[in-house]
Parts: sequence; C-alpha cells; structure tokens
Amino acid sequence: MSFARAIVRPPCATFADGLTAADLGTPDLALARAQHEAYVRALEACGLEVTRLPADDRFPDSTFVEDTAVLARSLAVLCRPGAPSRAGEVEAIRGAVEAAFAEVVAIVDPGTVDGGDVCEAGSHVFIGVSERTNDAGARQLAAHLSTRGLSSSLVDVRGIPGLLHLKSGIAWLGGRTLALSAPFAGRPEFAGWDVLRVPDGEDYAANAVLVNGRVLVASGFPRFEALLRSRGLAPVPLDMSEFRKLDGGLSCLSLRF
Ligand code: CIR
Repeated sequence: MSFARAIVRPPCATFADGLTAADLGTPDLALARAQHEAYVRALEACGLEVTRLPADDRFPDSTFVEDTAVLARSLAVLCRPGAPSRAGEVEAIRGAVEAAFAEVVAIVDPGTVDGGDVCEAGSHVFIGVSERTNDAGARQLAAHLSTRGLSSSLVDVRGIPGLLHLKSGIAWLGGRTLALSAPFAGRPEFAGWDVLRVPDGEDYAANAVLVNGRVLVASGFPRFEALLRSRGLAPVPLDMSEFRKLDGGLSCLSLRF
C-alpha cells in the first residue's frame, strides 16, 4: 500500500483546550505548530502531496484529522466521532474528502467511529471497539469495507489503562507484520501475524505509520527504533511531545491515501 496524498490541519488557537486524560501538562501552541510543520515535511519527504486545511478554532482537537474519516482504497467513510465536542469536525473535513473521493459514505446513528480505532493492515482491517468507537459503528464500517474486498475484525480495547484508540497500541508495518504494545501482545485477534513487540516503557511509540517504505515514529524511543532497523525498516523519528499531552499520536495528524 503506497500513499500519494495526505490531508492535514495545523493546531488551532484553542488547541490547548483539547480533550485529554494524559497528565502531562498544557501543550505549547507554538511548539505544537513547529512539530506539526516538521511532520508535514516528513510526509512530503516520503513523496506525498499534502493538503493543508486551515486551522479551525471552533474545534480544539481538529488537528487530529485521522479521527474524522477512514480512507480505504477508493472508498471514503466519514466517521461519527464518539466525543460530542468533536462531532462538528466531520462536516469541516467533508469538502476535502469529497474533493478527493468519488464515493463517500458515512457512519450513522447509533454508530460511532473514531478513525484512530481503525488499523488497515493490507487487505485486512482491525477495528477497535473503544470508549469512542461503539459496536454499531464498527459493524457499519466493516460492512462498508467489505464492499471493497477488505476483511475486518473487531478488537475490544475498552478498559486498557491509558489507551485511547486501537492505534494508540498497534501499527501495521507492511506484509503480515504488526507492532504491538504490551496490552495487545498475545491476544488471539493477532494470532498468525508476525509480531514486533514494542519494548516495555516505549508503548507510545506503537502509534507509528508506515509511509512508502519509511516508518514515521515518535522520537525518544531508541529500543523500538532499533527493532525497526533490525527488520530492515527505516524509522523517521518525529517529536510529538505537544500532541502527546492531548492523547494524540503520530498517525492521527494526517489522513493518508
Ligand atoms: C481526543 O481525545 O480525541 C484528542 N485529544 C486526541 C485524538 C487522538 N487521535 C488519535 O490518536 N487518532
């Protein structure tokens, strides 16, 4: 799976009011914007054409665009975020998604889906059932994906301390390889996959993104980086400190397609 394009939205003036359960302090907006810019440059260095949407002060979490849509093959699925404060972000992204995809469908009531719960792994998609993505939403998404020949399976991630979304703890690294953080290691949902276990204490790094042969990964996790290298993968470390303060990972800053 290679990517040609990405959609991003820089952190807005109200960014520090975003939802968080992390106890890491208040994010610094100027630093977040600089980190976001470095992230965009990394996507461009991987060959992607990046559409930068304008910052949107109405929605503090609007820089986490990944949660608003699932882009799989030629299909775009608009999500229905589980957090009420984020509901309006979907309308705000709709135009950009419709400009790029001929077919756009949507998750509807009573379903809720956050894109951060959706992990594409080749022709299979893992869908997390979380505090944000409910069973109805996961099943609607699975039905939409099946129309594109994508199989899917549900992974219950509720009750895992400190974990917001499925992709906060797992990443697809190409082929049959998955990076799994401790809470996911050994779970039957991943039987038969080649597992790269994220070292203890480096769980945050699990939210890595494979982009055209390179792996964007949060900086500061040397053992995970070394593991990636040992598998012939090229890590691109990026400072995510300000996004982490809002429970945000690296994947959630872009929609890639
Ligand atoms: C939220 O709680 O919704 C945001 N503060 C963070 C969203 C992070 N999204 C993601 O990891 N996909």
